[in-house]
Amino acid sequence: MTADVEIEEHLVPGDIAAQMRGDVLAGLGATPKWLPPKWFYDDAGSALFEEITRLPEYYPTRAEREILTARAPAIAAAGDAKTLVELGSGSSEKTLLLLDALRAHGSLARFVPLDVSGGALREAATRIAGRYPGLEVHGIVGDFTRHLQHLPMGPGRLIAFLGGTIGNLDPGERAAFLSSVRAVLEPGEALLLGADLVKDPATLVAAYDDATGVTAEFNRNVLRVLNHRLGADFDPAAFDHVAVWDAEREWIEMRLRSRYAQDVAIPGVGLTVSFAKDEDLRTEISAKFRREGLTGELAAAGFTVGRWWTDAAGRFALALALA
Ligand code: AVJ
Repeated sequence: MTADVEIEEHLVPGDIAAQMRGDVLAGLGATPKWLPPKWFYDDAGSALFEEITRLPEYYPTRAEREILTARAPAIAAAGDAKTLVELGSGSSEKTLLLLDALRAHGSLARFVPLDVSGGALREAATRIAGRYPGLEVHGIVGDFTRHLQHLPMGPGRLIAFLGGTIGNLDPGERAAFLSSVRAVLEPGEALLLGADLVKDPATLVAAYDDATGVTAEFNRNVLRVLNHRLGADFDPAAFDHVAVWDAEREWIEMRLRSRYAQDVAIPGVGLTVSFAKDEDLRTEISAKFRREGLTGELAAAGFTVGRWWTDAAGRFALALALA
């Protein structure tokens, strides 16, 4: 029996290259300098992120898995989904907990993973189709901020956006993203959202500045990506990894701090970028949430928060938001 797998492409290589050039021109031409976190994730960056999820300091992955393990049956019952959509599915290990529960609940017919990485998506789609005979797997290579309109229509979709990736968006981007998710859903369909919660700054900073330096290498990897893709001559060792808690905006900011004054050529965009000694390049924000705040943002986007679950230690939350 051949597995029932279909992959739909909405990102072609030229499209990704153009996006990257646009981001580099906008971000490295700005003051202060910034780059969007999505460029961390080439093969090496994805492997480093997997390593981060196993670090003792990086609690979010374990906390979310704890919630999913305890609550997957309740999620399946509440959502009654026939289609599970997963945005930014990546290696989708936690997805199996949801798929198992939805199968046991008896409703599941289709799985729709969406990810920017075509290779990872194909691999996950094939593996999952093999594991769940009869399940229709419809993968979409795309960007969750741009390609939601390509999601197949119902029946009965549950959109999962896990891992706390919502925190990579600033408040304006979050409002736009949540509205765009709400816009593609029909009444009765739902969003399952994983969000990291505000907690003491020492715990938060340690999660983004681990003792063994894996996160520092993950952070510097974005420079290697620019070297490979745009012919840039960044020396990753010339930048220090910095993680700071912004108490006012309640987000962790990762930065790369230039150890000395230096010029970096980026031929792919025809630019030479100057860094002053100790100048920062912001590479990621990872916002942390409170129940009232996130519930308000979901309500503003047209959702009703049906359920709110946390791990026993109250570090991480899963919200089930109903359209
Ligand atoms: C994958 C976006 C959820 O923000 O915690 C981990 C990425 N960055 N360590 C996060 C990340 C540094 C992660 N997300």
